Amino acid sequence: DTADLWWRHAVYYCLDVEIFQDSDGDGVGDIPGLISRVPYLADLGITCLWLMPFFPTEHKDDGYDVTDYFTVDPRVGSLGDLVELIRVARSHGIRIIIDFVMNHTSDKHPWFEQARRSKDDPKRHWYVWRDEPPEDPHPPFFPDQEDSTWSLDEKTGQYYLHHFLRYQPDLNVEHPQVRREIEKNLGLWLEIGVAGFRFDSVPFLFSSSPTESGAGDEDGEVAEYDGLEHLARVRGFVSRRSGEAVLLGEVNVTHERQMDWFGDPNEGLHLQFDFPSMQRLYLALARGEAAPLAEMLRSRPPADASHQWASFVRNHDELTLDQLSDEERDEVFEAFAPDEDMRVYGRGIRRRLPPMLGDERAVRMVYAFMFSLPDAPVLFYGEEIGMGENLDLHGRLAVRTPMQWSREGGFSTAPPEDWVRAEVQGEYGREHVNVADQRADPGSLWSHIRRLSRLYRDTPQQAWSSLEMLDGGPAGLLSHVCRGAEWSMLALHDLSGEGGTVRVTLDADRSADAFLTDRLTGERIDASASVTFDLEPYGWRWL
Ligand code: TEU
Repeated sequence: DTADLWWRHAVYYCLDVEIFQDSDGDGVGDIPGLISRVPYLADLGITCLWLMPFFPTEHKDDGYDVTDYFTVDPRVGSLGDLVELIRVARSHGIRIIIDFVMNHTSDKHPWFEQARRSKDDPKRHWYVWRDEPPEDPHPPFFPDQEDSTWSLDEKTGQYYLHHFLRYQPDLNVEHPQVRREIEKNLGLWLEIGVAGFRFDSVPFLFSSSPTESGAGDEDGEVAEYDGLEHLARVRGFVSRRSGEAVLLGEVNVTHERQMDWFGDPNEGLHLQFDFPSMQRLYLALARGEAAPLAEMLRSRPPADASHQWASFVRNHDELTLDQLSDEERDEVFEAFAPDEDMRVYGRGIRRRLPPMLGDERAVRMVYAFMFSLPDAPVLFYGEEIGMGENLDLHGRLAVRTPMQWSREGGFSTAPPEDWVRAEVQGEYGREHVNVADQRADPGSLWSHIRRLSRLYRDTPQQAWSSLEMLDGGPAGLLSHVCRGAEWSMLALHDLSGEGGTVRVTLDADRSADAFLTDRLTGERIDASASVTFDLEPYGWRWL
């Protein structure tokens, strides 16, 4: 694989076009609006945009229910606009990756409408059917809206599989014609110039084949590596079509099982979100102890030259806590989502970081931590200004409010009541929680995140270093080293909010005439004897 490894040291930013910037005053964000914000993103230090689904949709799952994979939803623009976006972004050093959501289609997709016409329709087995639901089906992902992952199709009297909503029937990716559609679709977007894909729901996407009984692999496990073979084929196809394309997978399982999806070098995903560590981060913060996170990172299988972990602290979904035990989850709920309406699906929190953590020092420390790993950092739009959520919006939409560009809003010239989603934030207010105010303030969260993203981006050594967790120091202290051949960084983060004193002693063979450099200020610190650092509450140092 001779691919350019740009993805290894990129800074990622996820956004949904329809809530980012409206250009024509209809209250819906659009691609021309996003194009006008490309210089802003470049200034922030972003080098790769992940666009959430922008395809025609029935809006049952905020665009994750697609009715046509081969074009752009006219509400947000045209294919031509997308090509222009890719060109303008590229000229600012930004690549574009897009959401790939072919585990399921919308039930209004013409494929499904045809498949449900009769049991012998030629498209019938593009989906997964059974006469009866299985005894022990996978529990539904949206338990507030669905009781089962199998729904009866009245007309033909059979049940179809849908891991998500009944409006999102699962495709049968083992079907040769479905595979062809997948390849045609990946091929189209690569031809247009996207630099890769964020693969939605990977464990389901690559394993919905009907068995003898007509059942899918409904437990989401990696069944006999079928899914991995399929992924390897997709990876091969993508690599042949593009020398640079990256596959970033959403695989919310344990690290051990995630390793299967990285697969052999050049056969699996390049990047995977580190869901297990992200969940432990919140447990650590709730307890004020580094241990839950430190242990998880210590046992995390190391990245190699062909793949890397992707770090994030919030995303567009609920803050899922499904890899914690019930007791651990309750601790996190108690600390960060005490009210029922802050939670969702019994397994997650539907809040953004600043209102959740309350203390802005904690928020800054968490982003410093995210950028201190060798991992690929992924920001969610609005994080750079500490946007709040709107709990009046249904479910996960709470964290998907329009971007706050200025005190007046700046998202659209339409009156706010005509905006695509309800009016912006609650408690955080417009003052200061907007781009215009914070860009002008060198002490703002925006300036902090810009500094972090630029440091990360401009030091590719970090992305190639290996992670080593250190012991010792106060219980709230997380300390790690990113170790490279010519470059190493020691990072100290206080997760407890109590601060503390840390003494750092270099190995004897390194200590003579040794200096540590504060990575943020450039200050040189004599380290020939041991050095003592006083960390403020939620303080951090990179050396
Ligand atoms: O989510 C798929 C998925 O498995 C999530 O339940 C995930 O494990 C959890 O929410 C992590 O926070 C993806 C999209 O991210 C989500 O927005 C869609 O609703 C879903 O697929 C269906 O397409």
